Amino acid sequence: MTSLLVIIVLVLLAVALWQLTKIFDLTQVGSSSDDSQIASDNDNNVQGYILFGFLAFIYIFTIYGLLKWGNLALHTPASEHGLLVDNLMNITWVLIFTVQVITQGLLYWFSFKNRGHKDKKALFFADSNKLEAIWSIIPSVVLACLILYGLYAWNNIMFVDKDEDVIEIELYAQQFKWTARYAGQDNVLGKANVRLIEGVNTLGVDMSDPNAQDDIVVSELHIPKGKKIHFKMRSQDVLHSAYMPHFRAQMNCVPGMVTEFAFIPTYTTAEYRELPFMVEKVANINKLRAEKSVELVAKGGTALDPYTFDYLLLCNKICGASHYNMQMKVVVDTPEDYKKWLSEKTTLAQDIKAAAAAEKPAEGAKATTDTAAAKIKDTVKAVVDTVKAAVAKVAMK
Ligand SMILES: [Cu+2]
Repeated sequence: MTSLLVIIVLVLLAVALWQLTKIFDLTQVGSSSDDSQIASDNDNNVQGYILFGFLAFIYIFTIYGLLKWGNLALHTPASEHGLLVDNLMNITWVLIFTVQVITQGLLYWFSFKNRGHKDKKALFFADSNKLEAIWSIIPSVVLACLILYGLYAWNNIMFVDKDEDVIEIELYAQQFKWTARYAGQDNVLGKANVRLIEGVNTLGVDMSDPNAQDDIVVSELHIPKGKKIHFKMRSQDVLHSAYMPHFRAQMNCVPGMVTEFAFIPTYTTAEYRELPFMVEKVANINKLRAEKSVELVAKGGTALDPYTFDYLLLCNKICGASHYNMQMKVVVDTPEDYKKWLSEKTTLAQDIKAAAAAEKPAEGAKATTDTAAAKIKDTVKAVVDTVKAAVAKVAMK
């Protein structure tokens, strides 16, 4: 309590001192001719040129960044709708850049042109209807066109016709991994609920549903080139986001609801690896890895493996500590390879049966151990009883 009082007193003292200095300052007004705080024409000129220097810095850095790191951006899209997304993105970039150059140029030019000057007086200017109309109508029209084009693209991408021939796949998100479920022969995913999660049925598939009988659960996603894949996303715990950058696809995975996305892959993994830009990119990565390996080996570590490209399904919502590592390999096969791969997989129903069968002998083994333990216990008890009886007999004698 005392220390609190001391602190309050100190704070009040500081405030009082501050007020005193202010009063002192006020008493000095008019008594001195110090105008060092008032900008001179020279100051205004310097500020004007610094302003232009800053504008130059922004543009030089932007152009340098584009030249130096521009090649790190995503290249050729690997899905049919990807071209539409990239187109929309590029148009938006061109528009933003053009408008930015014009408006920033005007802003900096007028600031420089009308910089402070001893003989200049600011003009009072309330408003101009003409100017207001120009800068309201032009952006509205441009934005409306952009939004309309965006909506057209969105509808094109998101629309899946009921009668369309698609492959149904479920993507199941949980901290911190992805699991895929194929709909099987009937191409209908069985119902699922988190309450039904048990043993190998990690996705909570309702095994009483006839549609679930041929469902296949895998940890690596294979999809065929040229076929429309209809993904249905679920999440077990928190918000995740299924992100497949090479296919220009992203959709949130929300606990308690099913979200969806569909696309047609246009390059198999093998074809995408052969694209010139990818060959160059991989060679560059491996060059860096080789250099790093030399360093590591010199320090007694192990060399890095060479990198090969693979499509990835990533999580794009920060969902916890290992979010950065939540990913699944995606392989785009030729339709024949895809069929072959899928035919080699066992269904979830078979997996559950196999797990149950594997559990039974284990239970039997446990029973045998229990019997043996009981037998030993009985023998020990009998020996103890005999010894006790003998001791009692001797004592009686
Ligand atoms: Cu996640």
